[in-house]
Formats: sequence, structure tokens, C-alpha cells
Amino acid sequence: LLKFFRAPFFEIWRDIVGDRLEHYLSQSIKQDELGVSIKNTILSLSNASKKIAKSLAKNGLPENQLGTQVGDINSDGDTQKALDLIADEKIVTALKNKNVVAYFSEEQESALLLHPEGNLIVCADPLDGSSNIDNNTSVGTIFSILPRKTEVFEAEQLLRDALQSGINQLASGFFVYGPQTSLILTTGKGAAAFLLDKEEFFKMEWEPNLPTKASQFAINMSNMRFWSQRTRSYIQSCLDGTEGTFAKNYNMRWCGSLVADAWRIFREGGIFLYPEDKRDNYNEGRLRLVYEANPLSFLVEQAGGRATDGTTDILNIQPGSLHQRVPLIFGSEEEVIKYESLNK
Ligand code: AFP
Repeated sequence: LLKFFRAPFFEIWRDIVGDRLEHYLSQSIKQDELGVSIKNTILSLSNASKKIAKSLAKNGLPENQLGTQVGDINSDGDTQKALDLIADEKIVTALKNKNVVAYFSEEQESALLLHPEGNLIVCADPLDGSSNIDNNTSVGTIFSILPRKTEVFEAEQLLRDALQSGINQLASGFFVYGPQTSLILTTGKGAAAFLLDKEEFFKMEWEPNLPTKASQFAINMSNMRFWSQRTRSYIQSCLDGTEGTFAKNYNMRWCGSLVADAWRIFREGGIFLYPEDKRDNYNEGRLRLVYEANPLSFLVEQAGGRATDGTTDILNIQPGSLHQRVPLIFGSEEEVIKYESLNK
């Protein structure tokens, strides 16, 4: 009662209407066995994200080790950062309950077997954008939740289960660790945004709804000389502004951190492009299908946008391997269609 009188009106109102993440999940997912697992898994991931946010803010390491390389080359060929590993560990710890059978991560070569009875598979990029940590730019955790297909509790078989096309995802989302710790989430019925206030995620009034039209593009322009004809034509038309074929002026943004670029596009509309290019190892782009492009694309489609590799909807691609790369173009529908309609 004392708390009730002391708490600001906003907190009381939130307590009454119950717009906490847990309440949202109970309302938006059918609470059968699978639904309860999905809800518990998202809550577990949100608990991990709170710990990751704290580690990022204070680091838990001496200050001069922020973002410092700690040795191993991960599956991407990048040198792992201390915080990549810390984030990965926090997710593994949080997922140790009976809902998840196996966890796949950018930081692990293969399956991490969790609970034999679990009915879900989680794939994640524990700390996307981590090369930006020293620059104090927003980074994030991207996750995808898939149904288990096999009864067998064995790494090879569960890897085959993880290689489902994105259309099968039961839920996906990404946390952003920036000025605010926030989450954009889908359980297949639209997308919703949440903000961490102290220890709880609360649903934001704003809802991620991608406008069909937009006039903002995000691409790493320094790679222009390596681009395909199609990417060159599309960007050139944007740069030509009102005098070009698109007949409008565009603005450009590039954070170099997928989650930060994606958050902005969910708020303001726009198009994100990490296409294939002619550099060694970039002929399939840079981003990873299973734990980056798929969860992002599920969100994008649920928010009314479009996501493609240039010819195929991302969610319809059958993954061939866990760390497979894919050209990723997503955002406001009209812009993505313009890109797709250009000659390769
Ligand atoms: P890191 O996790 O190594 O920082 O990579 C971030 C990322 O995968 C993605 O978040 C960015 O959109 C993309 O790389 C930026 O790549 P470029 O540095 O080639 O522009």
C-alpha cells in the first residue's frame, strides 16, 4: 500500500494494466504445452538480456579490456571478444530449463544439447555488432525459436532440426543494448516493442509497423566498387533523388550494427542492404541466415515489411548449414520490391 502511494502515476498505471512482457506473452500465445514453452523461453532470454546489459554497462572486466580479444576464432572467422563469450554463457545459463532441447549460436561450432525433453530449439547471435563495443555504439542479441522435430537427443540430428526454413519459426526477436535496453518481438501475430525499466520489460505504446513507402537507405557505401549491377543501380537511383527514376530524395544511415539499423527501420521505415559483393568471402553477403537474417525477416514480415536475398524471400530459403551467409535486403515493401525488380 505504501508503495502504491509513493509510486509515480505511470508505474501504478502499468501495474494495473499489466503491460509487462510476461502478461503480453500470456495473452498473445495460446497457453498449451508448446505455448507455455515459448513464453518461458522468451522470458529466459529476457533474463539473459538483463544480465548482458549489465555486463555491457559495467563490463565485469577491467575497463581497458572492454571489447578486448580473448583468443579463439569463432565460427565466423572473427576473433571472439570477451563480451561475445559472456553473452553466450548468459544465454546458455538462462536456457537451462526443460523447454529447450538444443541451443545453436554464432559463438559455437555445433549444437549445445540442453534438456532431453525440451520441445524448442533456440538459435542466436548473442552479441551482434560487437566490433562496435569500444565505440560505445548499440549492440544486441538476436534470437530465433524453432520447433523440435526429432525425438532423438543427439547433436547431428538436432542440427538438422535447426536447419528449418525461417517460415517455421515460432517466435523471434532482438534485444538492443543502447541508450535504452529494448526488445522487438514476434510470436507470429504482429510485432511488439518492449523497454526495460529497472528489472521488467514493459510493452511500448509504439508498435513496429513498417510503412510501405520510405526514403531512407542503409548500406555500407565503402563497398560500392564491389557491388553487383543491381545494387549499384538501386543506390544510384536513391542518390539521384528527385532528378532520378525514384523521383524523391533519400537520406542515408549506416550504424555498422544490424540491430541498431533494424531498430531505426522499424521506427522510421527504410531499407537495409547487406548484399553479395565481389570481395573474397562476400559472394553470399556477410550476415548469417539461421540466427540473423531469419529472425530479422520474421519480424519484418510481421511488421508489414519485406525481406529477400534479391530473388527469394528469406523465410523460404532452406538453410544448408548453421553458419551459412545470405545476402539480406529488408525493410519497407515498396523499396525492397524496387530492388528486386532491377536486373541482377
Ligand atoms: P560484428 O558483430 O563483428 O560487429 O558484425 C556486425 C555485423 O554483422 C552487423 O551487425 C552489421 O550490419 C555488419 O556486420 C556491418 O558490416 P560492415 O562492417 O562490413 O559494414
